[in-house]
Amino acid sequence: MNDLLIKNTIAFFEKSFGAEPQKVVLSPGRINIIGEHIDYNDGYVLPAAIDKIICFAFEKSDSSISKIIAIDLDDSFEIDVSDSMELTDNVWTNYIRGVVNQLKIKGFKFDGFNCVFSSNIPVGSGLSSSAALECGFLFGINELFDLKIKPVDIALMGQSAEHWVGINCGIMDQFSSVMGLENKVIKIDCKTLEYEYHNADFNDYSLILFDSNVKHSLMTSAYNERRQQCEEGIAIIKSNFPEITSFRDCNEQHVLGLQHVMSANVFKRCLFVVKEINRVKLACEALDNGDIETLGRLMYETHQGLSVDYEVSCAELDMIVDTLKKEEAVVGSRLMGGGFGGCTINLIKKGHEERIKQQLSALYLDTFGIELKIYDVKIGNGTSLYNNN
Ligand code: GAF
Repeated sequence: MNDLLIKNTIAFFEKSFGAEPQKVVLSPGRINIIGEHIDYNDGYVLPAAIDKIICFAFEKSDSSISKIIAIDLDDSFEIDVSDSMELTDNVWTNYIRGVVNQLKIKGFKFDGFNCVFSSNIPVGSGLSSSAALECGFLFGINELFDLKIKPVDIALMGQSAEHWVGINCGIMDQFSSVMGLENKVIKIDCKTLEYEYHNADFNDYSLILFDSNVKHSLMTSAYNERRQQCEEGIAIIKSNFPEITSFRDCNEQHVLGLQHVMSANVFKRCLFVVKEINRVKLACEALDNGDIETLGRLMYETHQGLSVDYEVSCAELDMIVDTLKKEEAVVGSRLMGGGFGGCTINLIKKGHEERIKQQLSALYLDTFGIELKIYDVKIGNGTSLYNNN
């Protein structure tokens, strides 16, 4: 599937610019096993890059004028990299402008370029197509102009570009897109950016994503609001317990004891964060021990917390998880990513996948009049150069 995407992107580039690309870059989306809304709360997360990618083809242009073509959107735009970057109404272009803006802020010297890209990462499904866009694009410019930006800094600059566009996200998506490794999940300490790889071996279970095919428009504002509520919460906790430096130092008792000085929402958000940080640690141990039943139970608990305490679920995602919870063959299921739509991540006993896919799709269509999308993803490598010779 990716071979065809790469071939078409290169062919489109050659047709548009009359030459072979000088660099071709592949940049993946991501899944997250567990640890949701935890990256910006200085906790641990357990994501992985996947085999759905954006392919970019690049060349240097001979001026500061740069042309960027999005094949799938049948759209393109030009920028002069010597100008200062401004946000526009054409949202996808802002991620590129955001990266160029970052390069300029950090004082990197580069000139014009031409770029063509095409993607098979579904947009708005919680698979971080925007992180793949930021990081893949930056990786390409880094290679093209030999800027010597280190991988983790590519992730950090991608995150800053996303902030510039308007989502005050954590580091998880960009980090996993850049640092992913085939068949490994990455346990990231989002406070220190230390990380370790763990084998992604789910034994008798298949990893399948069910895409609710809904995207609620409140996503950006509600996401930023959750982050703000957590910042308010941790400030209250720190002022009462000077030994605490971030959520990772808290236990549930710290939060419960401060319920009377927190708003109801701030209290619920903090309780979720403290429990979720603990679940990530337990989930990682369970994965290492091949105890997929425990991992799955923790995933169900995460969904419950995201739905009730963090309030980032929606009727469609709750229905998918509630339905699967009644299935003996589904060991774990939960909404994945920012929420308010997008995908659930599910662990389904091998041999039962097709039956469950069919039954859930029919029920989902019947209940919401919406077609369920299904992705069988594999865990793949992070952003890399493709050798087109
Ligand atoms: C989005 C954000 F971009 C991530 O940083 C992370 O917070 C995630 O939502 C929730 O875990 O994907």
